[in-house]
Amino acid sequence: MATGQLFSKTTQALFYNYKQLPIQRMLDFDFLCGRETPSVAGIINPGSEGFQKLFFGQEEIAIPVHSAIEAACAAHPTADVFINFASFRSAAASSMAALKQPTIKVVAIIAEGVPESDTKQLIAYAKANNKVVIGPATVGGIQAGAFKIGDTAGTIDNIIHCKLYRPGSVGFVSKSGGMSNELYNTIARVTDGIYEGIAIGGDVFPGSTLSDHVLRFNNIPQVKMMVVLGELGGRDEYSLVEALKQGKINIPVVAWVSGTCARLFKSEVQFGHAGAKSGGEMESAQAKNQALRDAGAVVPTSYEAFEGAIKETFEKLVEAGKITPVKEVIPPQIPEDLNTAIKSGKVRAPTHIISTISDDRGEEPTYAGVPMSSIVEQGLGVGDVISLLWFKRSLPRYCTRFIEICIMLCADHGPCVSGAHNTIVTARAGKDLVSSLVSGLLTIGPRFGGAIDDAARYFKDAYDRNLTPYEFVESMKKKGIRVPGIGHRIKRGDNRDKRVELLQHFARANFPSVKYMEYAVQVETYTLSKANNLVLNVDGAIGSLFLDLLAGSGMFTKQEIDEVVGIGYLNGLFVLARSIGLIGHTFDQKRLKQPLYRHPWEDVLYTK
Ligand code: Q5B
Repeated sequence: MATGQLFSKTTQALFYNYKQLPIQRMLDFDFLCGRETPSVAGIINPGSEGFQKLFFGQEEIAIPVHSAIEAACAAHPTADVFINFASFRSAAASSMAALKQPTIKVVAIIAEGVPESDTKQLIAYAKANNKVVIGPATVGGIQAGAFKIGDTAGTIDNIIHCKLYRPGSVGFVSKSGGMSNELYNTIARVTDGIYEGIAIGGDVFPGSTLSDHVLRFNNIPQVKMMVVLGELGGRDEYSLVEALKQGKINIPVVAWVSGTCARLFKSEVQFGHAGAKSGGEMESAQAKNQALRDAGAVVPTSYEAFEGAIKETFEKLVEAGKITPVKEVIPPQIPEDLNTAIKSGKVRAPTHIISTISDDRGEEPTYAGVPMSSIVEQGLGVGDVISLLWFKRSLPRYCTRFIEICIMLCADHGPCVSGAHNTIVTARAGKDLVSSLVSGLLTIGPRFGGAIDDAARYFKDAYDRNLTPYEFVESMKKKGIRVPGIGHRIKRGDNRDKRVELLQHFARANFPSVKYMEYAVQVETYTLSKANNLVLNVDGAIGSLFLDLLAGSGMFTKQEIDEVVGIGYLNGLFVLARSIGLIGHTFDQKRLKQPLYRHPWEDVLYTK
């Protein structure tokens, strides 16, 4: 084990396994201490590379992410601490890989449950190569005002409270990470604070022992006294006893071994840590406390008296002129994270998006406030989902059935229509599903499939203004506008569109009123008198019938109807429906392994 300082204000670490919170806590600690460089030089996240954005004070910094330990060490040769947040399954292998890197001197292993045989191999390798292992099963350690491992010392508030942002005179070593937080507090209360604190971890075989660190602290001139918190189980404290007896430690040690209550139990008790069990008498807290006392450590009579003993020892050193208590400094304020501040109600921030149709924050997503499970349990269909997500209300069943019929009837109209043609050509050019689909969808517009909204607008306007079909059609002609919803490429007066007939039949049987549709039929009668192809087409049928749905269902105010027609909801029905067919055409072409499409020359008029 190395003999003195492990860390300094310029120490940098490599952090294994990306964990946002402990890394951010390390960087916040750096800022608090006035470090110029972040203590995390790089992150190793097996399988991924790039950069991870984190805060260093108020600034955001990009910390490099490496996929392998070797690459990270090569990229950051001055980073000599390896903080291992791997799971217990992979902690040993990654720790050994890190120890084998010449640049790494200290490895901290956070995972609990690392197999003891693996830890023993790590310890042997570290010893043979003069490296330090802290842990496993540890929170890590801290050099006050300089460097902190992971979550050591908890929140920033606690770190400030324990004055860990600047060095004091006390070296502290403990088995327990949780109790080390408690002692950081105690020591800050009754001394000038911690110089360095290490939690060695609660395993039976810790990578480094209490005495390893006490002997190391003894060589650090800034450490004027030491506080040791052991626990029952194991014999680690006896190495410390030996060191004290042999005069290897020449500064005061205040120690306590916790677990004196174990005697109150009739049988052997396993406390929190793997190593903390009341074995034989020698391993009891009482025996270890007595041995430490006999060897010259200051050992109180109870844990309650521990604080008093630390205080008394510190004050004696001050009186003797061996400690000049450090001058207090005011640490900078860490900017609070926006999310934390919002949660605590301290600040408010404007949102950037407003949404009213669905919510995925609760136990299950809702559509217009209706939970998905209720939609399924009630046996509702896609028409009801459209009703909730587009119109933000539950429409009566005949309305949602009408929507579903529209979707079914417009799903496809053969391979020769504009949309299908484009999709087929795109699929045959080797493009993917989405590209093939959107290339077909992009043809939907005023001439093909996208005339529903305009049909609704013009029919509504004409009907509401009491225009006769003649006045309406002729006024459109004067303006040079083709009547939307009228006319078809293949349908004729003597070859009506079956889809139109089906929609009309359903509406006549189910709608309270079909006044707009009847008006459209009268318009058709007039246009058919002009030309046989000027039938009411599927867009015109849906547009006029949706006006009847809006007006007759009693579910929409006049203003809402104007909004639906004004915004133009209804082409959405054709877009949604035809997507089904266009997806089908894409699959069809792929399935048939059709080659690249090239239009035949003979079918093009080449002219000047
Ligand atoms: N004329 C649909 O035209 C089409 C007139 C008109 C007054 C009209 C045309 C039109 C309005 C838009 C519309 C939706 C371009 C159609 C659909 C989905 C589909 C498709 C499928 C599917 C067809 C011949 C003469 C000319 C014109 C006059 C034509 N339309 N006058 N109002 N609306 N309609 N689109 O056959 O005097 O000779 O100059 O724009 O509602 O897209 O299956 O194919 O499911 O996929 O090319 O059903 O009607 O006729 O352009 O040769 O015109 O009629 O002014 O008069 P055509 P043209 P003149 S449903």
